[in-house]
Amino acid sequence: SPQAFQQWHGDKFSMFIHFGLYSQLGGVWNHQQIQDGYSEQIRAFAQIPQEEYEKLASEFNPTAFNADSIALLAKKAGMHSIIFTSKHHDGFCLFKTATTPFNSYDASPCKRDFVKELAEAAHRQGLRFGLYFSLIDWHYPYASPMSPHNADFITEAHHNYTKQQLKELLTRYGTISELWFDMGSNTPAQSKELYEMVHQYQPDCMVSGRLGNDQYNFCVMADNDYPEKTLHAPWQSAASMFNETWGYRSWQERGKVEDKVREKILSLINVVSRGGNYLLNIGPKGNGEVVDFEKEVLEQMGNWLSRYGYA
Ligand code: JFZ
Repeated sequence: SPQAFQQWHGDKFSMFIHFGLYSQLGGVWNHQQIQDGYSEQIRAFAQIPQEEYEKLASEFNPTAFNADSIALLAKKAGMHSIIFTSKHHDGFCLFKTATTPFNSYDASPCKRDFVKELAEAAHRQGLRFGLYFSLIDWHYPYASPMSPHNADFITEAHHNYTKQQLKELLTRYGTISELWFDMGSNTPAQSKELYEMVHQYQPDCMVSGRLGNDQYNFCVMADNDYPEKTLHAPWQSAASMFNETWGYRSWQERGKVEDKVREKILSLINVVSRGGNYLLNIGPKGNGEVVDFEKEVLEQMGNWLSRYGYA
């Protein structure tokens, strides 16, 4: 609805969080820095066997992950919503789910539902809360392209699995401001079904264009990008702190905080002045701690915004 769009458009500046089992590796496997690919996709780029990757779940205990301080950081930065990786390509669910034991509540010593913690913390701070959800799943046996059938499209079984998880996500955590579906090869019918399902449970939830087949409420620009021409559709620019990764990378060269603040404020201005929403990512460490550099960047952006009366 136009009202849902207006509300979403009003967010302007939001926090993206990439956090999962991969955060524990920080871009390192077998004592090697994995240079290829994003660190959140290390399972694929370092070709980690499934059993080895599953062990990470049994060690996952992010005691320093504090949803309230993350929500407070977002608020201080001048952000109006938080988008969290409920499930990335590795298939590990950061929420309690009946669909698979491969989740942070059942497979990990922490027994925590991070979607719940963040949804509640965001709402307590008056922030909106949305979800990243991967349509690719490297853990689900009937997923494409991992399935033995090696289907070109998402299999019916995988599609049903997605629907069950989405129903949980859309009904248990209060208002969901947006669903940031990430690329999968849906059939047009599958995309349409997911699109309609989201609005059945959350009428005002904005759906990302990466659901595919033109079933969307907003377009996502290529990472860190903005359109050259005026777009007549709602759009968002998602940005990582460093172009090579969204998930935590322990060996990242970060440079000076001031330089990053300048770069990201410029991006924020370029995006928002053209009518887009700017979604800036943080990648907490495996223990849940926000990287100091990223915390400082966000705090200084917030200081800049509040100096001019915007936050
Ligand atoms: C996807 C994910 O594969 C990645 O791990 C991360 O979560 C990111 C936010 O989203 O990666 C993409 C998808 C599309 C583009 C770039 C990266 N694109 O269209 O430019």
